[in-house]
Amino acid sequence: MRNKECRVVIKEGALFVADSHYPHHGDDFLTLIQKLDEGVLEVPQLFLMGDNFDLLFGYNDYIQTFSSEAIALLQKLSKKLEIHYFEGNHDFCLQALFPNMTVYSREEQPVRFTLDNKVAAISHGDKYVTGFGYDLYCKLLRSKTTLTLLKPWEKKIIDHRMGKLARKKICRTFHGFEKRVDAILEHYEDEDLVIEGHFHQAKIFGKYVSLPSLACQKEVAMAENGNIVFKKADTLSA
Ligand SMILES: [Mn+2]
Repeated sequence: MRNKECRVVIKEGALFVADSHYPHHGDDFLTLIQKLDEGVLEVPQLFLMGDNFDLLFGYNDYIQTFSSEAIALLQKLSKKLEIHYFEGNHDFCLQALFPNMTVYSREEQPVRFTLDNKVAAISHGDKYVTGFGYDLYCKLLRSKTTLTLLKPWEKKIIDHRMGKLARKKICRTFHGFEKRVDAILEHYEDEDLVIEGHFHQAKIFGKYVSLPSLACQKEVAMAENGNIVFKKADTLSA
């Protein structure tokens, strides 16, 4: 296991993919990782920013059957590419499933990286300004005990949840988003850059980067000349 304490450098050309919500909201995520696997697209580092799966968690075989092709590809890819996986609110408890990636749980986030001598704090985006109820819910849902206890009803619960998620409208403009950003930034006085997914907004406010959602904007982000730039996913090639 790589040392999580030592600050990792974000390399030029690093790719950030957020909020694909696969398999319910398009095949863009699968297409992208296929491109990476085939070498049609080459990147030095991959940051999976959370909620790339619409629902995926560890300690459960049934949930994997919905995304088995993407999971197998990512496992293969992680043996040849440096992958950082920031767990989101839809995909968590994943270290055992992806042993060759560096997986960061919600509790371990944000994680600080270096980008061109700047300190960049990276997280999925649901860490701060969420409230006590959400914190408790996250803790309970992400425990091995809860996931094991739910096992007898897993098929029923998961089928119901997947049905609901498939119909959910996930692409909206967040009105008053700047206010939320201000509240989040109160937790980041010392960092130069804050990179988050989760909100599906594809906007940059000062040092705050709200990554595009691959499902909504069909965009990803890349590190270029010390900055984070957004790009249409289908224009990427080696
Ligand atoms: Mn999210």
